[in-house]
Amino acid sequence: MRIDVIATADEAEEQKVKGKLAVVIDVLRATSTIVTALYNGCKGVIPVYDIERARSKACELEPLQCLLGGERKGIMIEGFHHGNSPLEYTAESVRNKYVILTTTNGTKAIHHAKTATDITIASFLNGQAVAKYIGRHFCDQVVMICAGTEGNFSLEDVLCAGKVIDELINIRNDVYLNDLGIAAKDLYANNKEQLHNILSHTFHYSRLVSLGFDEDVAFCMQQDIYPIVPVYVDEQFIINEKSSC
Ligand code: 3SL
Ligand code: MG
Repeated sequence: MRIDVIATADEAEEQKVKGKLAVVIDVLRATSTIVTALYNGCKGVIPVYDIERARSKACELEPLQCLLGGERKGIMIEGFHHGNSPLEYTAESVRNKYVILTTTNGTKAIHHAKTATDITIASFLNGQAVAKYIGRHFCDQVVMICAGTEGNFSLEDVLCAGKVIDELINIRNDVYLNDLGIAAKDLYANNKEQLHNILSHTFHYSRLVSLGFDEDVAFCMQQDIYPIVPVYVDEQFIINEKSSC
């Protein structure tokens, strides 16, 4: 199995993604929010690249059945129901509803993944489940697309790619990595018990804390609290029932 880790959404060009399994990672906070909404019973998360498209998608759905969520510059978008805090996507709020989500980097990375054969979503919250899913169902080409932050490399996303790889090599002995994959695996292996320590001075982590989102950051650093794997079907993420344990 060949795994290539890509540092930013912008670098996920079609020829690096087409025909592969894409694992999209935006730990802070989009992919943590997506898995939380799904775990809490939402019917599906519809990722949308821009705000206007999100609003028009909402008009196509029954109003009581959908929530608009997302952010720009970390802040909730005017007229939306929720921002991009996973803590907002409680069972009471999302059960039996669709969530239409647009975020600065996370949904952009998903957009770049669209030529992949299959797309899934990883975060620290569900990394082990994603590794098991890849290990059992895919044996060929995998690309991990780290969203990054506004075109720049973001350490938390690469660390999470390292987590999925670390879990995967416990299951399979045929994993071949690109250089960033090797760096991600070692970075995670050396820091898995102290994610906060290594991330506390990083750009986006610090920015979220300065905006008052420290509870979100703490929440997103939890590992393997959700045994679910989102899969992209008919333009939305749903839980892959076969992968849930
Ligand atoms: O860029 C994104 O997709 C967001 O996850 C960024 S934020 O954490 O909501 O600011
Ligand atoms: Mg991010």
